Amino acid sequence: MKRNLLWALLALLLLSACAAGREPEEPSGPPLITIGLSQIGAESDWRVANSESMKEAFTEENGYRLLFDDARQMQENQITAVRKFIQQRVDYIVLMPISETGWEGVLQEARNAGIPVILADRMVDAELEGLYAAHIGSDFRAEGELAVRWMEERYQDAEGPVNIIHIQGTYGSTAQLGRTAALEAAVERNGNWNLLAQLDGDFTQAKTYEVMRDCLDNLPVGQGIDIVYCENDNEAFGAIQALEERGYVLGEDGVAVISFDATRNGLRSCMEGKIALVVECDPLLGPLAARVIQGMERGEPPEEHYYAQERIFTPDMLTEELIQAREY
Ligand code: GYE
Repeated sequence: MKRNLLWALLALLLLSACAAGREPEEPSGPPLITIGLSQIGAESDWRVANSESMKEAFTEENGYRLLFDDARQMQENQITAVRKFIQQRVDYIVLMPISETGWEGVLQEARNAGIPVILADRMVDAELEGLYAAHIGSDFRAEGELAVRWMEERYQDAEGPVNIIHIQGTYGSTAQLGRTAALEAAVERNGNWNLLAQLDGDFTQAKTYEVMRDCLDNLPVGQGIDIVYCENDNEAFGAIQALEERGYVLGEDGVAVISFDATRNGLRSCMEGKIALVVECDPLLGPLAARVIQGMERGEPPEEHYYAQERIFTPDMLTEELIQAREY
């Protein structure tokens, strides 16, 4: 009897000693998956919607701890952020690379640390295959092809030259490279297409307004413009502002502004007839990123690329209800 009591006391002592040394238990469920996410910045409506979508997908309720870094448009800030995520031993890195080059070193470091990198939105150099687990985003060359096919149809009977101003996105970004390549190839094959100017709009309204204003002020007197090919909605807003200030007529009988993204504001501008064509580019990549990561958690190897299905919009296709129903 005495012996039993002694044993019971000893067991009790041991138990309380163990409990004292242990971290308080998580209330329930498996541990959170830590995501280090490096976002480019907030240069456009598209980008803002993209960040929101990521933040909504990677919540604690959904089982994640999200470390979100905004690089304010600088690649070096993105590289620093990724290095920090590696030091913090996150479970996954989600990277929106501002441009395609310059990633080899830091992606190697992530690989050496055994941390999978999911590229979202844009891509890195083709030779870096193997240094990232998957890429989710859009096929920007295909988007550009949608735009130039529409242009080829609209101007197929044009008698004189088709004069084009091209506003490019951030140089060296996949979105710029793909959308530019489609236009340049179309200029090559359409003998009467005439590129008046190629300008750097950096995907922002402010920069585009400036470069467009200077360009218009330096055109020869009487120079006609048929198309302004902008590589995103915000560039289109800047270009429209500059064109309208200088009295250009937009739409059916005037300058055809072309745009990419199809954000609500872009579509509204299209419905009003200021943008002639908008090519959709889906920023809502959060749920897909989470699905890819969930698959990897179950041990399923991801595909190398996941591309969104996208379409075009022209003014006749748009209604206020449709615009309101859009998620971005
Ligand atoms: O079109 C633009 C943004 O990479 C798809 O970047 C993205 C582009 C998008 O700033 O609005």
